[in-house]
This record gives sequence, C-alpha cells and structure tokens, in this order.
Amino acid sequence: MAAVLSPAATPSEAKMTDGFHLVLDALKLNGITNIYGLPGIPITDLTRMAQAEGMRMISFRHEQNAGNAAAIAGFMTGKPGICLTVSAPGFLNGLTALANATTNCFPMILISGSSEREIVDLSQGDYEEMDQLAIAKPLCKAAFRVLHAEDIGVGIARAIRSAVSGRPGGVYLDLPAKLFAQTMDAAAGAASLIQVVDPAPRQIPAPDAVKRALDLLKGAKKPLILLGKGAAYAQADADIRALVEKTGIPYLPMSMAKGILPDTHELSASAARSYVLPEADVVLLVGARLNWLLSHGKGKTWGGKDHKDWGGQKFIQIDISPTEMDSNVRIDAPVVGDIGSCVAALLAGIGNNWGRPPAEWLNAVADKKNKNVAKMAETLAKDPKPMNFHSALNVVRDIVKANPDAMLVNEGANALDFTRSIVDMYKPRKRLDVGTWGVMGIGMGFAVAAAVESGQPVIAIEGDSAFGFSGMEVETICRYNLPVCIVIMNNNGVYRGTDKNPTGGADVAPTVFVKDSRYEKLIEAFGGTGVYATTPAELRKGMEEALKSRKPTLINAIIDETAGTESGRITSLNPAAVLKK
Ligand code: ADP
Ligand code: TPW
Ligand code: MG
Repeated sequence: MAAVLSPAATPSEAKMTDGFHLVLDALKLNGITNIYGLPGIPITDLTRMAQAEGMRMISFRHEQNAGNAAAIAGFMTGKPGICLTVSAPGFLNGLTALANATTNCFPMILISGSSEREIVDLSQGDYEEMDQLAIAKPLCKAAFRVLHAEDIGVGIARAIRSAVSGRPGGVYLDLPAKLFAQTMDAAAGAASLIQVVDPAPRQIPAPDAVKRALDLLKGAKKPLILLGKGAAYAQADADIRALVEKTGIPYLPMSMAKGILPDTHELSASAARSYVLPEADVVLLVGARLNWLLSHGKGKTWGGKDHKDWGGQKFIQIDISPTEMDSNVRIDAPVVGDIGSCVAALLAGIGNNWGRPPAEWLNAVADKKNKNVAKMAETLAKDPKPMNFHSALNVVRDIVKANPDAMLVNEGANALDFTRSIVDMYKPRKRLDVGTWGVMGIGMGFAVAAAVESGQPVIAIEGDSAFGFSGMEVETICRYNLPVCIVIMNNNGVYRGTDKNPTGGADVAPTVFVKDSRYEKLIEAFGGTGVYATTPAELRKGMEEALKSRKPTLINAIIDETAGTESGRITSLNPAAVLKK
C-alpha cells in the first residue's frame, strides 16, 4: 500500500515528459552543458529548468552578446555553442551573431522560441510575430523547426550535425511556444532522443591530391605555409607543428591562428609578412581563405602590378570545403578534407628526409624579420607622454608572455591591429578577435565564453568604440564573477579623438566621444575593480593584480588621442581613399 501512496507511483504523472525537458535532455545527451541566452516568453522556464538540470545557464543583457559567446565557445571546443533567445526581437538580436558565426565557420546553434504558427502564418498579429525560420535561412548553414515533441531528438541531432560537420557554421532551430508544453510518454520521449555518433566525420584526402601537393611543395624555391583559423579550429596542433618543422618552411599565421605554434618560433614569418607574400613561389594554405584579408590572393600584396594582377604564386589549399578552391585565384593543388587528416597525410608523404628550403630563401626571410623585430623593439622601448598604443601594448605583451594560458580577446581598429602585431601568442586558440567581417561588438560575449569554457583568465583588449557595442555585459562578468580583465585603449573615439566638425557647429565630429570618459566607473557600479591608467606602470600594476586576484577588472588606459590612424591598417578600403587614387 505504501508504494501506491508515494508520488512517484502516480502513473499519469510519473511517466510523462514535456517539450522543455526533451530539449534539455537532447542537448545533455550530446555533451552540451553550457547555454548562453536571455530569458523571456516563451523560454523563461527553459532557462530555469536548464539550471535546475545542472546545466550552466549564462544569462546576458543583450542576445547579440549571448550569440557571440555561443559562437566562440563553438570555435574553442569544436562542439556547437548554444544561444537561446525569445521570439522576434530577441531572435533578431541573436541573428547577427549567427550570421557572423557562419561567416567565420564557427559551429553554433541559435535556438529561439517563436510565436504560434497558425497565427504567424496568417499574419494575424501575434505577440512578437515573425516568420523566424524564413528570415534565418539565408544567414546560416541550415535552419530547422520542430513542431512535435517526438521530433525534438531529430531536430537537435540535425542541428548538431549541420553545425559541426563539413565546414562548420551557424544553425537556426525554431521552437514554437506550443512545443514546450507538449507532453508525451517519458520512456517514448527518452527513446526518441538521438546521441549523435561521429558528428564531424573525418574527411580523408585523396592520395593523388596529396601527391600533387607534395610534388609542388618539393619543387618550391620559396615556399610559405599560411595558417588560418580553420587550422586552429581543427585542433591538429602537434601535426601542424610537425609539418612546419619537418619541412623547415616559414609560416605565417592569420590573426586567430597565432599561437598554433608560438609566435616566437624561428620559422614564424609574421614580422616579414610584406616580404614573404609577394616573394613566395608556392603557398600552402591550411584552413585559410583567400578572401579580403589576404587581398584575394592577388594584387600588390602578392607582387602583382596592380590590384587585379596575379603575383604568379602557385597555391596548395587544404580545406574541408571543396568549393572554396579557385574562389579567388587558381588553386594548383587542392587538398580537400579535414585538416587533421590532410596534414597527417602530408606528413606521411614527407617522412624524415625532406630536406630544407633553399638557404637563400630562409636567410632572406630571417634577415627581413630580424630587422623588423629590432625596429619594433626600439619603438616599444619608448615611453611617450601621453601613453600611445605601443607603450601600452608593450605591457600587454609582457603580461601575455608571463601568462601564456590566458585567453586574449581583441577588437577595435588600431586597438586590434597593434595588438595583433605586438602581442605574441604562445598557445593555440587563445586569440579571439573580430574575425572575417572585422565586426565590432564581439568583445564581452567572447570574454564571457572564453572564461566559462576555458576556466582561464581572460584579457580583453578593446578599442573605446569597440567596447561600447557590448559594454553592458560588464554586469554579466561581475554577476558570474569571471576572471576577465578588460583593457580599454581609450583614445577618445573611433580611430582617433581629434576629428573636428568642419562647420564649427556645436556637435562634435562623428568619430569623437566624450573626452576623458571614465569607463572604469562602469565596472565599479557592479562591484568589479576599476583602474584609471595613464602610464605603462599603472597599466602593468592593474593587469598584474587582475590576473592574480581573478577579479573582474576594467582598466581605462588613456592613449594619446592623436595616435591612431583612420580604419587602422585598412584605410585603403574606405571609398574616399579610392576616390583620391
Ligand atoms: P582566416 O580568416 O584565419 O584566414 P578563414 O575563416 O578565412 O581563416 O578560413 C577558415 C577555413 O578553414 C574555411 O575555409 C573552412 O572551410 C576551413 N575549415 C574549418 N575547419 C576545418 C577543418 N576541420 N578541416 C578543414 N578545413 C576546415
Ligand atoms: C558592427 C566599423 C570598424 S573599427 C570601429 C568601427 C566603428 C571602431 C574603431 O574605434 P575603436 O578603436 O574601437 O575605438 P581605435 O583603437 O582605432 O580607436 N559596426 C560594426 N562593425 C564595424 N566594423 C564597424 C561598425 C568600425
Ligand atoms: Mg578608439
């Protein structure tokens, strides 16, 4: 009789589950433990239940930042990062991050609650009405909607596979409000869930493609390896390092590939970039696209006569996406497959007696590099008043060297370009930045996820404009007590703080902010540590204390407002610069 009285024995309740729980169970079954999101109708209870079920539910102040957090979690872990939002406006706020994730090949799933299908499809004006699936489709790799609780398992499985297999990217999963409250038999529900087997299958390159690539590489007089963020994502660090070291070929890391090998490696050609690109005869691209960041593989950067002229290099390209080949210039030896398998296949063909590239080439690269490094050391040693980007970043450079496991988040224009070239990285997947679009606003979302996913301290080097796009998340950083040290390179504006209103009117110029803004007070409002730093010594002290204490810290580093240049290093992309030519 006692058994009959216990609540667990009430047959109708004990054996049922619902849409809420099926979604969470499906995620957990696939090893997903963190959700980045923002609550509201219809997903408030989903966020509560996620926490109750032992998942880490990180609540943001704006969905774009939650989406950016999910995207970079995907890059760091190779598992899809999850962003959870409410319908229409919340969904749209998350969509920018989803599109950015897709552009950058980061695996991410945006899960948004949506309004009632029957009402939305008749355009009858539901609460937050929007045909979200249709809107998401062109901006992501795949988009799905689940209408029935028994399809949740399939829906999540398809979303996971779409995000991480082949070229990774963003996936949208539409979950209408009604779905969450649907109930079904618990055993049948559990049986309907899918634990995805081998979500990102290896893709082995064809042997003849590998041979073609090796033949080309072998005959090169001035070979160069270019590592992109796909190479970082692939987590094939040891083999990539072996490829560089066994061939003795100089390599150039793209921004987020810095640290796959330590930037201090003798074969790093970073400091000789403008020499090696036009000079190289055979270039091996590993997880890097020949997009605008590489001047489309042609033009003056590559030794061409004008911006359309091909420099004459031959290209080997390792990429998981077959259609990436020839997208900008001819790829002489495409090697299609996953980077781990492709690099392993190349290594097998290379063996232990590959020889070295001609000494002439290696010496020329080393010469150029040493000269540039010496020049940079001179600049970094200066101590101008006020502080400039170089003297401030010299401090950051030391701090990162002393804390190689710390994550580095970076956005801005000058604040980005100078940090990229001055601050050496020592370990893979530590540098997280504006990526393929050069998008502002990734800063605090990336910083939160970097801390949550890695457990390591995070240093965020932010332009004062860049920071503004996600600055309210300092509350989130304080709320979760994350070990994030934000350094704002405060030069009073976008690129510089010196522009004038040409009419002499009362409004300041469009690129100028309030002078001497006290950003450090923002974090103090939420219990974090604020530091006002006008000298490298003050900056150093602030950063050292932040790293030691792991307390949320915001350092307002006052930079000479004349120090920056328009658009940082990409001034030439401004239409007015083209007009002047
Ligand atoms: P970067 O901006 O650093 O040059 P891109 O984002 O342009 O890098 O290029 C990344 C490339 O890496 C994409 O073309 C993508 O298809 C590829 N990629 C991502 N993951 C893998 C992988 N595991 N194996 C092979 N290629 C990959
Ligand atoms: C979403 C255009 C590129 S860089 C930048 C803007 C507004 C800010 C530069 O100023 P900051 O850095 O951050 O103070 P610094 O050191 O040069 O002074 N909107 C989006 N993305 C981009 N890229 C822009 C606008 C932009
Ligand atoms: Mg600025």
